[in-house]
Amino acid sequence: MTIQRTFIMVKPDGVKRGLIGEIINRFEQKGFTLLNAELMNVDRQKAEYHYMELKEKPFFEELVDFITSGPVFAMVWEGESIIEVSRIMIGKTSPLEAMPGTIRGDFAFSKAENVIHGSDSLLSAEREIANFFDPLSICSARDKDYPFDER
Ligand code: DAT
Ligand code: MG
Repeated sequence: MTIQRTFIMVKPDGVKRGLIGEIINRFEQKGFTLLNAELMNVDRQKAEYHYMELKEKPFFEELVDFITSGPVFAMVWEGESIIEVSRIMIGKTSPLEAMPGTIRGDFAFSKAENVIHGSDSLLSAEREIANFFDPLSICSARDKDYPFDER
């Protein structure tokens, strides 16, 4: 058993296209637990910190422009091996490689604007969660009243 937390974000294109509910649904159906969620605007500082590992890439400015272009739906989810499993559910970065049945495979048609973000390691999950959420605002899946039923 490796219960992990990860940072999942519906990007501005996904929010505009009305995909928040669809994405929450997939994570709930998989048995994962939502610990916090917020529709928010992202400023450049937050976006640059979020994508710090890509700072030297030629598309970095375009990426920051995109993430700050409209509201995102930021979430913290918890579950068994969720970092690896959520990356599989999300699918490959490029729409040409993302398999049908994955979120990007079913909904994304652009590499730059690909609907959803998910952390790729424990270390980035911790950094990304702390960038978007106050630690005290995150629910605990081990609270006796939450989640509401055993899944
Ligand atoms: P992922 O989101 O699958 O973890 P990543 O961390 O390599 O992919 O890149 C972060 C985001 O940057 C990605 O979701 C979309 C954008 N991006 C990546 N490669 C790109 C490229 N070659 N051209 C334009 N945008 C790109
Ligand atoms: Mg990434």
